[in-house]
Amino acid sequence: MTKKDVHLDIRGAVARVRLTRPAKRNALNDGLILALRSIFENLPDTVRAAVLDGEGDHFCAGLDLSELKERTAGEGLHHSRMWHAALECVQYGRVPVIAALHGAVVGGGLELAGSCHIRVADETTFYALPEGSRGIFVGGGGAVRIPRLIGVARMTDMMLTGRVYNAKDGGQAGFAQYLVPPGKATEKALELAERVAQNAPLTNYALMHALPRIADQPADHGFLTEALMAAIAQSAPEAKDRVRAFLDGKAGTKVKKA
Ligand code: 1HE
Repeated sequence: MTKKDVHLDIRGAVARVRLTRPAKRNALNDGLILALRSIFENLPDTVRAAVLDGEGDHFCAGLDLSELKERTAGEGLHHSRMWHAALECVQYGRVPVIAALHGAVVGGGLELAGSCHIRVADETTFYALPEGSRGIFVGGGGAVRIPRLIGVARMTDMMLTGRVYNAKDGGQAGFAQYLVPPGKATEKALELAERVAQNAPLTNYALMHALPRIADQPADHGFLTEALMAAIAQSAPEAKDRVRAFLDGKAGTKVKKA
């Protein structure tokens, strides 16, 4: 499926969602945000993992600033809530999403990447929150998600001083889990997606929907949620089959040294 500025390609169990607005550095206008929401809300049942990447030299330049000019406070509030709803469909959708990053991952582009479950960055990647210098604030969920990746102190510094993290330092700070050579992020993300797609669906569900909520709960509540999720996951026939395969010494199910 191709909507204007975004392209969906499904191969087997993996969907590839590509931002295709390179002339504007994949800046996210309202149409593009709504299209992303629709894609992630409507992925077919056959899809078990997704990759999100961007065409051109940059993953995403953030909010389309040309749409910001005349917004009133009320309109700004609803606009931010629209982003929240769309990025919730990425984070709390049906399948894990792996972001493949390169070039600029800035502003709303970083908020979008932050709503994904794994981030793979190539060495051209850089991270910034130019909102601080533009006299605005994050509005796409960044105030909630970014401190969970890099901490409040680093985010505050980025927004107060305009600090830009390169791929290596950004990875160490917590933005990405994988660093790969230039041009290799999508390939690596697709490889990871194939692996993720083979997990039991309830395990992926628990990691996407239960783990981040458990992390936000007081320990006492978290232990109970964990126990409930564990009980549900292990009662699935697929879990029984996988445990039996290990106990039967079937090849390929043993953990190997890294
Ligand atoms: C844009 C945007 C945009 C590029 N909105 N049009 N985001 C920012 O503040 C980042 C602004 N962008 C940049 O800093 C640079 O464009 C990049 C570092 C990403 C890329 O630089 P470069 O040299 O490759 O491209 P360029 O020449 O700056 O831009 C190419 C075109 O894309 C140009 O348009 P043209 O018609 O003159 O060719 C730019 O105007 C256009 N363009 N970025 C609109 N962001 C939910 S709240 C989130 C709040 C935010 O995200 S604020 C941060 C916004």
